[in-house]
Amino acid sequence: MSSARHPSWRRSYRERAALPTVSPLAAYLLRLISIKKTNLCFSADVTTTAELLALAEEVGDSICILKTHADIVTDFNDRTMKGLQDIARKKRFLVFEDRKFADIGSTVQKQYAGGPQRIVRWAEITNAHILPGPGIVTALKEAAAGAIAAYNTAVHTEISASPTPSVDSDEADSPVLSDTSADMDRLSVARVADRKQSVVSISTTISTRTENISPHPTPDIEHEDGADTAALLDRLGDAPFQRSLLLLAEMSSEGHLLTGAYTAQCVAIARQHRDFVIGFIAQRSLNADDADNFITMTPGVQLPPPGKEAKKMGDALGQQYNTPRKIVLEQGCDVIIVGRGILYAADRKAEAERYRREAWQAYEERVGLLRS
Ligand code: S5P
Repeated sequence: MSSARHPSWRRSYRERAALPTVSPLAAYLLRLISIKKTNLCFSADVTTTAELLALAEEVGDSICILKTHADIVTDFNDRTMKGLQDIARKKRFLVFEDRKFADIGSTVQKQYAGGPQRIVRWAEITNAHILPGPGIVTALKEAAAGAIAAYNTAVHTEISASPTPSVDSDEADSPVLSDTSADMDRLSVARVADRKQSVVSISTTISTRTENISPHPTPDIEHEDGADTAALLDRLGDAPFQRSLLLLAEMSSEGHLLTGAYTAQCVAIARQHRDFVIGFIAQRSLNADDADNFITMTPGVQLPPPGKEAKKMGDALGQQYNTPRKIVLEQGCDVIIVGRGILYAADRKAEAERYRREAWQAYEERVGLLRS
């Protein structure tokens, strides 16, 4: 079947979320996209935690995914992970660490779950090259399963500060601190210990999680145009604690080698792991079999400056750009990934909205909700 005519081109995100082969995290993402009306992923390629978190706040309402390169953030630490998670939960987007794994299974497991970044703990999505062979997918899936199991039986430590008459009023108002991991618990202990003169009672509770046990089903919420997005997102709730992988099937850079048989092999491997591989980094939809419902995420996207619409765009280092319209409408891609197009704008929030609108309109046209 020609990929240009694959049914996924005409199906809405919401319809695709309900198909039988969709994984719980893909279903959540597709429903989030549908409710928030955004198929924009922002690539936050910045070098400090402060910039990263400020950007997440600034553009969070306009995106479905925030993409990171943790290894360029010079002060990446627990605060970065926790900050990102908090903003993602508040603004409702997923986090995608663009790690591009490409080593043998045993090594990628350590890179994914260990090291200073412990990616599996805070990024719902990551990506990999298939250069080492299919074992890379199995290895990452196994590491993800380990992290999910650990999360679902996590040890919670609750620290509650008991206010006393001698404590300053802002201290007396301190909330119960409860975090989701042992490291963050240690941070909380430190924060409590820092308070002068406060009397704290520390009670330790070890429990098995009862909320958010994964995979918890995402509700399919009917929504009309003009519905209250915030209320719908509240009903959608938090993302299930699941992990997913994108395979790099094509790249945006000039002269890349991810072509022909290599790309086809990527698709074949993805089909063997539909529960974990939710899609591809590619420049066009690769859905071809009836059961295919892969999500295509596409970098190398920019809007041309006014008057330069016909000019080929790129940077001085081989990056090549297409417009959101070309990528979504003509190439059948599902999520546009935009970095510098938004990052270098004077008003990043407004620019993110402009990209969101462009990509959303192209999607509506593609699935027949809008006339071209
Ligand atoms: O083929 C690719 C794959 C990726 S993930 N081409 C890319 O540019 N990327 C990433 O997308 C790249 O690492 C960068 O983080 C982002 C594109 O950034 P921009 O500033 O060029 O939009």
